[in-house]
Amino acid sequence: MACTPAQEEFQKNKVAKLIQNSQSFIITTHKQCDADGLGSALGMLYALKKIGKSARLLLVDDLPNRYNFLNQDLLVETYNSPHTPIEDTDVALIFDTNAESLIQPLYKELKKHCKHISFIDHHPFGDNLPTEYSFIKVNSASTGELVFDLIKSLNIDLDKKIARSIYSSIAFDTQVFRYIRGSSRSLVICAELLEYEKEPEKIHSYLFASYSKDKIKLLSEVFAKVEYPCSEVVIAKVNLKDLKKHNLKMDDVRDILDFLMSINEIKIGAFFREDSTNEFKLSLRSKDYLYINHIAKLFGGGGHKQAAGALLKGDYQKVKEQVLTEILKTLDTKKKAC
Ligand SMILES: [Mn+2]
Repeated sequence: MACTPAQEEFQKNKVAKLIQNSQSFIITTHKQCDADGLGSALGMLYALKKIGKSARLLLVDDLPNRYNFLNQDLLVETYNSPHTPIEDTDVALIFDTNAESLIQPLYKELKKHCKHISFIDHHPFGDNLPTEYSFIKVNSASTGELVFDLIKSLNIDLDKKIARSIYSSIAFDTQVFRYIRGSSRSLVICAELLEYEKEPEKIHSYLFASYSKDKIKLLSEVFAKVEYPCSEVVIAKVNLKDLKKHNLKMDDVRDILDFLMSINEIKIGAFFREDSTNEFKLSLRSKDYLYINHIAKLFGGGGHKQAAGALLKGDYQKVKEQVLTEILKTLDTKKKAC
């Protein structure tokens, strides 16, 4: 589901009012955070502190190293159940997801201790908004843009730290403006943010060009085994044990599929990350007006129209065949429609 523009505006004002009238906040984002979720959360944290609210930022797992540049004030805490005490709080603000499962086990505690839970996000949701105070704009290219709008509604002045956080969100999800979802909004917002952020190139490089030699070794191994079941489809796989061998983390494989999608003829790509024996995180991507989120949904996952994912269990050859069947169906349907 998605809201109409009028509903989005209504929800934005409702969330802004809730923030205005509340004093204490817990801020978080999805598991294995990315720069959109983290930058959104940090941008809001700095903004709330600026107007005298009390707020803490809790991640459900460790902060990937490449985002340390955003955490120079060491405001990011990792939630470590049951050793991290959660106090009674007015509002939980959850960024860049509306799936409870991606915030567990923290979500259970937030439900117990927070008066209100607010999802601020740009992913599709179910039949209804997940909570009364949710602000979700599915057409937004990043969650950072929604945080920018909320901060404006709250009349909080931008500054260097807020700007760096939100700029990182937008630069990450748009891959430095490659994917702006048909709107100039990301660029217009960033033009304003760059009044305060004077080193955008440094951010681009932290986000997209901070590889280790070990990562290049892993990439060469993964690329050597890439499969092309037909000229428009690419499939790749990595095992967690390969990551360990090269001293890498899960965050290091996040962009492998993006590389493969830059092959000219490729229209749909699938990437399997084997997390344990017969358990996989599937990532799907598509381009040129082909959508793959229905495939992710079919396997119990979700996401955006052209970037989605799911968790799969079973023998690799079998799950791969199942996913490939759906990919080929999708390509076929599109060809018939043309
Ligand atoms: Mn995002």
